[in-house]
Amino acid sequence: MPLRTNKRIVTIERHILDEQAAFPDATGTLTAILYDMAVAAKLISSHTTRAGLADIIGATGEVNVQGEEVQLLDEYAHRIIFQLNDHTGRLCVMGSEEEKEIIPIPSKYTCGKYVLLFDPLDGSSNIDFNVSVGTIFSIFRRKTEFDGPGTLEDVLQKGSDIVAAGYIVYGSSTMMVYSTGNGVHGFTLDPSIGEFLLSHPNIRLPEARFYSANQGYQSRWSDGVQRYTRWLRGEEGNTQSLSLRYIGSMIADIHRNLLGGGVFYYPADTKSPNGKLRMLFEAQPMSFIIEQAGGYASTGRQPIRDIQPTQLHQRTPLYVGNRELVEKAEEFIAKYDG
Ligand code: AHM
Ligand code: MG
Repeated sequence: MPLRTNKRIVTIERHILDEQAAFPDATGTLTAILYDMAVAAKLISSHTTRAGLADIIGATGEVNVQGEEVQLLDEYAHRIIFQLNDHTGRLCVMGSEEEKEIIPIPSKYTCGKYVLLFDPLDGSSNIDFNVSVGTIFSIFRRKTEFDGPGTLEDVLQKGSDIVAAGYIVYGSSTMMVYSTGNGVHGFTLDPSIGEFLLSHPNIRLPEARFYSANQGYQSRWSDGVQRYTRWLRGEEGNTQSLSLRYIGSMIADIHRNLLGGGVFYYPADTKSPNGKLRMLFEAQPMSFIIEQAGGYASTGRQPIRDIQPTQLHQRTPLYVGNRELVEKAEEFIAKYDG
């Protein structure tokens, strides 16, 4: 019997190519980087689903016989992304949350015009508990003159300079979500054929349902942030309340809020006066995606996208999600925190 389907199947490769058509001057380089990230995602995904097995296999000696080493998943993810991108001639420099310094392109390869920043495995402290983790990435054009190696200046760019960003969430299924500044599109990995298929075209933030923050730290928060949290719960003059959801894996928390509506925040507190999350590897790319889906991202005082980073691993407070909720946070902070 012939297979019948009314639904057009769009692979991520096809989608990325179609997106490129919107830019007549495009050379295909950005397209190729995005496609390589999809390949990295598949490799990392196949490992994350085997997390926990490594020890068992290792204990049998099987791994040693095959010459493989049991590796921490975040190191594995870092290495995969680096290896897929070091020799392509598309990048001039990389940066990873796992590496203290910028990552140069090995001198035997040519340098290109783009910069790739990534958090190989966000939320990795959750791996032991079988909770969703993810990979985050952003792509910039280099700032320094074309040719030689890229520098720190190429890496320290504002969120508003992002050319493309995305994330992969390794959850009950693996999803890749990306934007080249032309909306946000989500793909689900079909493990039986090893392809990412378009499952969530043109994602827009729906009406807010959730708020997500680690309320265990509430006593360390400023008056404004505490009042804002009460407002989200239907106090402080608010007539409505939101549901609390906090996974502790930013990528999974923001992904849920992107599809379900809401706000995620990781404020500054007395212990971490600049918050916990990294501006370049976490805040900028996730803010880009959320803003492309109609939301807004702020430090609590100004848009994330306007901040000029000065350090590779600089941290920032982050409020991200439905615009009216993030603006409300800014309002509380301005009013009560001076
Ligand atoms: P990581 O990059 O070391 O994984 O840390 C970032 C993670 C985020 O995914 C998450 O939102 C946050 O740390 C959770 O922190 P906390 O346990 O303080 O709530
Ligand atoms: Mg992280």
